[in-house]
Amino acid sequence: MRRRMVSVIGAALLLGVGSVPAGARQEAAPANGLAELGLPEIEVAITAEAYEGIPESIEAGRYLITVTADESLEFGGGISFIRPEGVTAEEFLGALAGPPEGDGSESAATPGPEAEGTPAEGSEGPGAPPPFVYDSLYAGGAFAGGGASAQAVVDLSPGEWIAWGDDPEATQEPVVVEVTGEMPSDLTEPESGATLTMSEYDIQVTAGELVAGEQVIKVENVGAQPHFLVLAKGPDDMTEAQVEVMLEEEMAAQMAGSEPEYSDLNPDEDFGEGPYTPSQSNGTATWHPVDLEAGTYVMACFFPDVTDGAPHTAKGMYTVIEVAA
Ligand SMILES: [Cu+2]
Repeated sequence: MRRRMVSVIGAALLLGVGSVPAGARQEAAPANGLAELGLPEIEVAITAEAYEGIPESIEAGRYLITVTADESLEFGGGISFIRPEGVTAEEFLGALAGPPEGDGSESAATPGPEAEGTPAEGSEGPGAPPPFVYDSLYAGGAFAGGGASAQAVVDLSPGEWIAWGDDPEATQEPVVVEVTGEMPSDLTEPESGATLTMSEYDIQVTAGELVAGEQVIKVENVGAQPHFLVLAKGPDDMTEAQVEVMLEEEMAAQMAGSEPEYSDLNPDEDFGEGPYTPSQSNGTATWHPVDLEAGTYVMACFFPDVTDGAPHTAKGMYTVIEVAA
């Protein structure tokens, strides 16, 4: 996992999802049955600066998204869809742009003046992001490692959407996509081997099971807030107590503006490959082909909480799970 996995702390980030662990990447989109569903497709090439291949206007529907991240992208690249509510796409994009570069606020231990909201009493967080962050609709997306491809099935309903990197630190220019017409009533549910259900503050496998090798996972959010999913492979004997210590050490360092000192698990050394699925709102589902190794994984969400902006991991949103051989 990359350092600063809880970089939302102290940074004037709206969404704070910028710290996807480096190990949490899929190397390639495995073969799967998604292409045979006959869904409309969007293929996106991701470079350091831009997305290529996103139409300006599409019909509402269930899409198979394929992203390919340029090999120059050390930490990979992805695309995630937001339909702003209460603000225009332009205002949302302005907010996403955040503070100007080089003003030091990115590494500040305390929120700069750009950070809106007020920290809740006794809270560890940097202050709650503005309400539109939670009112807007997050449909999910796909994320690929550098030089690799990944796929996701995502529902895009009518409206004005923003396609972006699911990360305020993403360097790609977001794109506005107009989605027209009506959502088809006869959507096909892709077959999946496991359903991962996110809520406050929990992630569980609620149907099927995670197994080694290629399978399609369904990711759904039944909670009130948006959530995303990092799946990272740790040591075989990893426990949730160990993960808690690691996250607390990471958070303490972030608050102090210092480098973390890990007493046990080290996110830079002890974690390997795993997929990342971008932010989703209540009521949404996405499907992702994954290719997991057998072992012990942590599933986690770092979305900033509505009450205080602290990452959801600080509220206990992580689960250690076995992937069967
Ligand atoms: Cu969450």
